[in-house]
Amino acid sequence: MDSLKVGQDPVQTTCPYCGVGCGVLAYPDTDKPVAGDVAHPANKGRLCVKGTSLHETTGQDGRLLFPMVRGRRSDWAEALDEVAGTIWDSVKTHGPQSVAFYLSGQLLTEDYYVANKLAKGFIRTPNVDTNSRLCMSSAVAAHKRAFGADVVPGCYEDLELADLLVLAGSNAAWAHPVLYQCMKAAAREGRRVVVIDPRRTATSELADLHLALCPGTDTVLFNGLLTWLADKGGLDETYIQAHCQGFEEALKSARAAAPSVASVARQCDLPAEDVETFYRWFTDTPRTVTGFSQGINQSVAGTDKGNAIINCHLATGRVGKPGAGPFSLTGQPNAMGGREVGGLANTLAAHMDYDSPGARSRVAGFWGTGAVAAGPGLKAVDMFEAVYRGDIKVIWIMGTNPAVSLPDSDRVRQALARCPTVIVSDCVAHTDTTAHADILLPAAGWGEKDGTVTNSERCISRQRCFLPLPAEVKPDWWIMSSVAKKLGFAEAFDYAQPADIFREHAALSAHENNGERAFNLSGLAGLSDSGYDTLVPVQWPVLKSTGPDTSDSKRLFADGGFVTDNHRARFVAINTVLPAQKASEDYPMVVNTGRIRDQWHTMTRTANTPRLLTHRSEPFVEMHPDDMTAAGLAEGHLAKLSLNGGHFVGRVRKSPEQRRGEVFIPIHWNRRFASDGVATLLTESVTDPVSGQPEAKHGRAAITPFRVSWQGRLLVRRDRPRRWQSDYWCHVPLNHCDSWWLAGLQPIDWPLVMTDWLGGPAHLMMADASQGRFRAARVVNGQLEAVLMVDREPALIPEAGWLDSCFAEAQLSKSSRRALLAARDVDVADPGAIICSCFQVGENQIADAIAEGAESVEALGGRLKCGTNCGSCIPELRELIEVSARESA
Ligand SMILES: Nc1nc2c(c(=O)[nH]1)N[C@H]1C(S)=C(S)[C@@H](COP(=O)(O)OP(=O)(O)OC[C@H]3O[C@@H](n4cnc5c(=O)[nH]c(N)nc54)[C@H](O)[C@@H]3O)O[C@H]1N2
Ligand SMILES: Nc1nc2c(c(=O)[nH]1)N[C@H]1C(S)=C(S)[C@@H](COP(=O)(O)OP(=O)(O)OC[C@H]3O[C@@H](n4cnc5c(=O)[nH]c(N)nc54)[C@H](O)[C@@H]3O)O[C@H]1N2
Ligand code: SF4
Ligand SMILES: [Mo]
Repeated sequence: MDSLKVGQDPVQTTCPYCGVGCGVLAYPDTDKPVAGDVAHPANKGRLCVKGTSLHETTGQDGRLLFPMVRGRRSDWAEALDEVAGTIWDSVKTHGPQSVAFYLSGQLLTEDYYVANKLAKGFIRTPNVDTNSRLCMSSAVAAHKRAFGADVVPGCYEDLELADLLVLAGSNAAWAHPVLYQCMKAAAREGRRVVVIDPRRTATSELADLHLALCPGTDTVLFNGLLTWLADKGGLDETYIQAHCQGFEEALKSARAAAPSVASVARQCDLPAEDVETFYRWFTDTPRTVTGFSQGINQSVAGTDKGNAIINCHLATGRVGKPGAGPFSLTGQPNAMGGREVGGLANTLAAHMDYDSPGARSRVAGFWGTGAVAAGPGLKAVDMFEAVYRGDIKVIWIMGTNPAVSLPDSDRVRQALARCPTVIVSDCVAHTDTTAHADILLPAAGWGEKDGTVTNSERCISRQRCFLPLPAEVKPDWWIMSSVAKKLGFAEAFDYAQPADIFREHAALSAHENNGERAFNLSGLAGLSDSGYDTLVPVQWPVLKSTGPDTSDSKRLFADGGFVTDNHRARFVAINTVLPAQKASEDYPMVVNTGRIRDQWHTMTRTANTPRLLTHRSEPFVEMHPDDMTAAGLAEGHLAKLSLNGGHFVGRVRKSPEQRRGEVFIPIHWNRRFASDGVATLLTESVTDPVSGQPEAKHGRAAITPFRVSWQGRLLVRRDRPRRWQSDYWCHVPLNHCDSWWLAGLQPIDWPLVMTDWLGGPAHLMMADASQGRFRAARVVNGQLEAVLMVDREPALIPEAGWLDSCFAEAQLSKSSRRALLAARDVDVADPGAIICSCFQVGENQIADAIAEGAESVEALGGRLKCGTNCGSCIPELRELIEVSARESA
């Protein structure tokens, strides 16, 4: 393929962030921005702002570059010996189940395959699980209950073809931005969108109907829909008769739980008219797709929620047809690939479970090992409990940051602190999890590694390497294969390159597969090395007869043929009892947690791109204005949410979009970026009984003002030691300096501490004690060294953009020097808070443009370019236009 030539030609690869799986053109010259790959079916050239910023994340700052053993720099020879020796000792002394692997949907399929094979097949521990447990396991369980296998029956095109698009528990505008753009572009006469989410989100912008239901009540809503379909002649009796089983029981349960629209409206806290409108639209629209994500999966009733949705699609025969089907939106770039290799504790390999007839001996035979582990193993939450208890002595964590992302994460940290040996493979040196590692292994990151990923529509794409491996960094598959060799399994792990692993993985999927496993890559098992190098995106199943280039794998199950014993899909009777953790007198607020537009998970990569911190730079608490008043809080104040011993402190954002009694907080901040920004201290370890997926959308907390006597922003030249002390802090790396939001409970004598905080004497200073205002700047050899700005209200602290640019000046000009304490060049207008991250367009610029007549999103785009790249800021642009219209009215 031309594009694979060396030199300045771009390399076709895949974005390492969300499950949309966009094709990216990347350049070995790291300064050159990436571009969307027009030839990739997932994005046809589009990228969101995270994708567009990828080239800014490939540098070596903050990278883990060398193996580390018990706190000191080591080399591979020693580190591999240590890992293999520890595993060997633990297996001999305590049995194989004393060793655990905790993997990630961000590993490539080839890495994942090796991990699963090594653990289950050779070390013979069943204790292998993945962060997909926190993400997709409810959807997996729902698919298996209904279809007999973990299969998403449809494809992306269906989201556009649908005449009714239902989005349940998905904020696609922020979490799947490129797909969202396609959904939006599909707007047409007669097409409708229903958004089901307790809060109004950026995605609700698309909605003809937004159902802001009481959190956790989705099963009631969809049970009610099944009842309605049965009562109003909405069933596809022929499909049910021919291809399904269990309908009567499911309907009976649905009727008992949700007998009428009035009952549903009451239980879900929705207007009855809205419920009825949704039901009528669903009944009347053959081309209906229900897309669902974490508002469904991350729940104590996650699997039931998924099946309640699928029940309605089976009942109407809307599965796997153009524009019709249930569609699980996957989160991570390789959430699917991990499920395909069998990375979940309750699965074995290649879509075979421990209890699939003959599976254990089939897999053992294929791998050439006497026997595989006796499973299922421990699921994520239980696995870390076993670490805490001391049953697991060695845990190897790869590509995930459980000290932040698991519920009740302080307990997870305690578990890691107690664990005799914690091995962590990561590309980043300092994370909340690497802080607990006894052995740290430097893993290759995006651009340095080669392999495949599978996106939400079962499409396998290549991630290709276009950068050299820095220092002693190695790909994950190499690290694990090397350990396997040290353990004496050289023959089974004799891989020279990822293509060898992929072929084996494809062959296993086809091995003794007579159609009873939908996941089948037989057509790829004989792929040559060059075929692997040039592999174009292909949806599975890939059978011999079709080969990788034709796609009759686009949609499955339209004519039945489910993967159950009798080939019939199963309706599941849903009798869920709703949220286990109720808000209480002590903890009256329901805590909803989720994503923001420009950050990825625990921020280990995206927080190093200043552009991605301009949209939201601090942990925040979105809450209803009436709740703010009741709690004595105002916009911009700091609020403290507490549960048991854990706290979260965030900036209050007034949000009428929020239901009363419920707050929304972001999941991204960790202990390295903020003093108290970890959301998982407010979500308890409560899990879905079927899938084991933790409830992450229904935490609870008490809320109080975090009453500070001062608020500040400190900007310091990069890599200077931290000399300040502050009750609240949040790190915001800028383009040319480091910065922190700071706030303190006790008043401070600024002239006294200033020299210390700035790293030396200030050259400019301004104090107004009556206003609580203080400003100081330090200049060294004509260059800006540090600036401190203190005020009572954060809104009075100027934006840091202009000051940041001053750090880049080799010699501060006289006028810049004079303007330092005002924090902006008085001759240039202040752009205001950044709304469009792609083009760095600020709120003030947008407001000015609106005032000058650019009163539509298109007009703003024409004038300022905002919203014309990824489009994720369009809902906010629209909001600003509306606010301005309201104000002038
Ligand atoms: N920018 C960005 N994009 C990402 C990621 C990221 O970190 N950053 N992560 C990726 C990953 S791994 C994942 S899993 C996906 C997640 O993608 P999404 O699931 O779309 O994102 P979330 O923000 O976690 O949650 C979605 C919505 O569920 C709603 N919700 C809460 N409770 C309920 C409920 O009881 N019922 C219903 N119907 N809705 C409810 C929340 O209010 C929220 O708006 O995003 C992927 N994309
Ligand atoms: N309260 C609450 N908790 C949640 C959620 C929520 O909505 N609310 N969402 C859950 C969901 S859906 C998810 S997916 C998880 C995500 O949570 P995590 O998986 O813990 O988050 P990440 O920050 O993506 O962690 C990935 C780690 O892998 C490293 N890494 C990146 N690439 C590679 C690689 O190629 N090899 C190796 N070895 N390491 C690599 C990164 O530097 C980083 O440290 O959080 C879950 N936790
Ligand atoms: S939508 Fe954005 S984050 Fe997701 S794969 Fe595409 S470019 Fe990457
Ligand atoms: Mo996820």
